[in-house]
This record gives sequence, C-alpha cells and structure tokens, in this order.
Amino acid sequence: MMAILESLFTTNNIIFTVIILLYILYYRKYRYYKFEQKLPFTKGRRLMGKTLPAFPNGWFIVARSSELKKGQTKSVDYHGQNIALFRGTDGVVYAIDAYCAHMGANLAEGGVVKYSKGLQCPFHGWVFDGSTGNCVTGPDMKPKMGEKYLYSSQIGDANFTGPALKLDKKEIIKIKKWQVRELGGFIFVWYHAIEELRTKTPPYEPFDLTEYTNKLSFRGTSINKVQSHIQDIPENGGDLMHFFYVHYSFLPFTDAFKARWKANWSRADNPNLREEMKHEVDYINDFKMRLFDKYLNDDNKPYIGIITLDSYLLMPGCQEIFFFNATGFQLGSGLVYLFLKSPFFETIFFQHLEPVEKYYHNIYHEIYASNYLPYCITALMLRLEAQQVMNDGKIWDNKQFAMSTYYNMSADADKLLFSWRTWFSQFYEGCKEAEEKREQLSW
Ligand SMILES: *[C@@H]1O[C@H](CO)[C@@H](O)[C@H](O)[C@H]1NC(C)=O
Ligand SMILES: *[C@@H]1O[C@H](CO)[C@@H](O)[C@H](O)[C@H]1NC(C)=O
Ligand SMILES: *[C@@H]1O[C@H](CO)[C@@H](O)[C@H](O)[C@H]1NC(C)=O
Ligand SMILES: CC(=O)N[C@H]1CO[C@H](CO)[C@@H](O)[C@@H]1O
Ligand code: FES
Ligand SMILES: [Fe+2]
Repeated sequence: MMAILESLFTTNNIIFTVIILLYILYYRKYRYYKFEQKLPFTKGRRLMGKTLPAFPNGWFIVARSSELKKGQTKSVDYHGQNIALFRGTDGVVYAIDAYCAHMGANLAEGGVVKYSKGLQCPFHGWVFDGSTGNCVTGPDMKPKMGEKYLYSSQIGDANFTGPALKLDKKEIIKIKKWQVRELGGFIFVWYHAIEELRTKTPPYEPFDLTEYTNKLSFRGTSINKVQSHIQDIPENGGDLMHFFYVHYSFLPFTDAFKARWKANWSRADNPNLREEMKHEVDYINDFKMRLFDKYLNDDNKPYIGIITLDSYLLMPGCQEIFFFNATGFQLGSGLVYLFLKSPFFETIFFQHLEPVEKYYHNIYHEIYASNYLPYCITALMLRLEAQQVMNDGKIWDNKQFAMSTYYNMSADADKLLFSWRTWFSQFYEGCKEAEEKREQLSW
C-alpha cells in the first residue's frame, strides 16, 4: 500500500496525474453541453380550468442565427400563428405571414429568396418584400395592385344562382410583416395581439449581452418540456415559498445536499428598487447596480421584473456555504436573463420560452461562463439547473391554472405573488379578443 502511494508521488507520476486531471477538467465532450428532457411529466387527463389567454405579448426567440443562412427559409409556428422566416441575401432576417395572398400557399415551404429581401411563393411565383409585406413586381420592389374578391356567403344555400365571387376592393397586395431582431446568435420576433402595436416600435428591446458574453464563453443549452399555462413558468420568479419545497435539494437522488434560498422580487419601475435590492456585500452590490445601470431605462422599466437570489449549500457535517448570488431580469413574458456572481466565477443563464402550442412550451437555458471554468463544471451546473426546472415541471405539468384563487395576504410571500400577477397582467393586452377570433382554429 505504502509503496503504491509513494510511487504515486514520484515527480513523473505527479506530472502524469496533473495531466490526467487537467484532461478530465477540459474533457472536450462537455465543451458544448446539450441536455434535452425527453417528455413532459403530465399524468392522465387534467381539467386545466379557466385560464388567462394562452399567448401573451412579447419578444420570443423563434430560431438561432446559425439555423438561417443567407437565402434560407424556416417555417415558424408560434402563438397560433404561422410565420415564414427567411434571411435575405442582404443578410437581414425577415418574418412575414406564412400564407400567400394569392392562393394561400405556404411561403416558408419551398419559397425562394428573391431581389435580396423578398420571398417568392413556390406556387405561382408572387414575390413578397420582407421589409414591408408588400407583394412586389420586380427588383425595384414596386408594390403590386390586386383585386380582392370574396366568396358570396350564400354559397352552399339551396338554389343559389350566384355570382359566386364579388369584388371587395382594389388595393396594394400586402401580407402581415412581423418585427424581427437578431442579437447574440438568436432571432427574436415581436408578438402583439393588437394590430397597431404589432407594427409599432415595441416599448422594450431584447438585451444586448455582448459586454458580458465577451468575457464569457458559451457552454451549452438545456431544453425542458412543460405542459402548463405559459404564465406558470415566469410566475416562479415571484413565488418565494416554492423554493423551500421544490428546490431544497441540490443533487438528484439524494437529499444530503440541501439548498437554502434567499429570494426576492420587485418590479423594475419600483422607485425604491435600488435601496430595496441593495446587497450587503459591496462587490455583489456593485455588480447588481452596474447591471441596473446598463439594462434599465425609463422606457423598458415597466416591462421588467427583478429577481434577486442568494443560494447557500448545506452539506453533511459542514457549515453552510454560500453558492452564488444572482440578479435576474424578467423581460416581458418570454425572456429571463439571470446573472450569477460569485468570488470565483461569473455565469449567465439566459432563459427563453418557446411556445410549441397552447399549454405546451419548451424552456431553453443557455449558459455562458467564465473562460477558465472547466467544461465539466459548467455542464454540471446546466444539468443541475435543468433538474431544478424538472422539479418545477412535476408541479406545472399536473396543476390547474390558478385563476380565481386564495391568497394569504398577511404573508409576505403571497403579497409578492399578488404584485407579480398584477405586473404580469399587462402582457395580455388585446390577447383575449385575438384568441376568441381564432377559436375556430385547432391550435
Ligand atoms: C329551391 O327550389 C325548389 C324548386 O324550385 C323549391 O321547391 C325550394 O323551396 C327552393 N328552396 C329554397 C330554400 O328556396
Ligand atoms: C423583499 O424586499 C422587500 C423590500 O425591501 C422587503 O420588505 C421584504 O422583506 C423582502 N422579502 C424577503 C422574503 O426577503
Ligand atoms: C398567513 O400568514 C401568516 C403570516 O405569515 C401566518 O401566521 C398564517 O398562519 C398564514 N395563514 C395560513 C392559512 O397559512
Ligand atoms: C460570496 C458572497 O459575497 N456571497 C454573498 C451572497 O449574498 C449573501 C447575502 O444574501 C451574503 O451573505 C454572501 O456573503
Ligand atoms: S399561391 Fe402564392 S403565388 Fe399563387
Ligand atoms: Fe422553480
């Protein structure tokens, strides 16, 4: 035994051991780690109950930049809409309604990029300008006039003699155009149920993370599948109590490593935000305040919720140790930017929701971490994060939407839930009416 130990510590072996250790830490397999949950946790049939509208307004990510090369198209189904996404030969990403104004072909399925920013229908060759939605006649992008005919509503009646088609109007042919942003490798589309607000410049923009991600490296993506009302997911940010019940355990299969959380939430337009979110540790507080300076402004403040989270680890036979301090920005209904700060490293979890259909969502977490953090550590962090989301998933996938519900207004946690819900209700503007109009659709 001693001989083996002694031989391990000869110079050559120490070098060898260090090399092996470094190799494990930088094992290439985890350079970019991807985790995908197989299935949601939904059990049996569930009475979802009455809910708020299923599709709130906001910026949502519909694709990664790498998925859309110049001249490529992608069909996007989201919020009950079919969108044709394409990258012009000018390099810009455009989003227009999927259905051609002529005979209804899907422009994303076989459409060809034309005149640098137009998309040509695969059926009879009409071209739509991605920047305006206008149907155009040639490379000069001149809008084309068309005659709109409506079928008579009496078709199908007994003894109907016609005419079957009636001229409705003569006008410029146009389909819906969606606002697009491309930032940090992601493509965002702005959804608003109200027509004028869909086309007007949105009141807030996705965050530009470049300043932070320049210092960090992109390490991986996790995808959790959730079957619940979309609000249940962001609502976690304003739900302090659930941390104690759902997130108390750090590692799966064992309760030996417990977590303790100190969480709080505030609307970003709270005039006392900086005092109330002040952190007692100076460098953490500086980090937080710098984030507020960079990302909050008078225009976007009403649409942002601030999460603060301190995490402590309890290990058997050890003193409680701090794990990390986090500051999160809930930006509208579909994006969360979580900045983790510790004395040893910096990490960003960027969470975005992909509505697959009514009550079915993919939750993405993109992890960015300090360059010197070993790959296997960030892979583990991402995997543990996905595990925490799965803990939530077991609740989400089987719960009802809490529409008319009881609050304990003498408890801080429920008061906060109440104010979180008040804040989030703004994202449903116009959605109820839009969804009622779409009722005849199957999704
Ligand atoms: C259609 O025409 C037949 C035969 O002329 C007539 O008996 C019937 O009442 C008509 N139906 C309607 C709905 O007008
Ligand atoms: C959250 O912050 C508010 C405002 O500073 C404070 O009154 C409240 O006690 C905090 N809640 C928790 C659970 O720390
Ligand atoms: C409501 O909250 C108060 C204060 O935390 C607590 O004393 C009380 O037991 C709670 N009521 C219920 C029904 O949980
Ligand atoms: C490393 C560090 O400063 N951690 C801090 C995280 O936040 C808590 C307070 O909520 C501090 O006590 C820790 O020191
Ligand atoms: S359906 Fe698109 S051109 Fe005819
Ligand atoms: Fe949670």
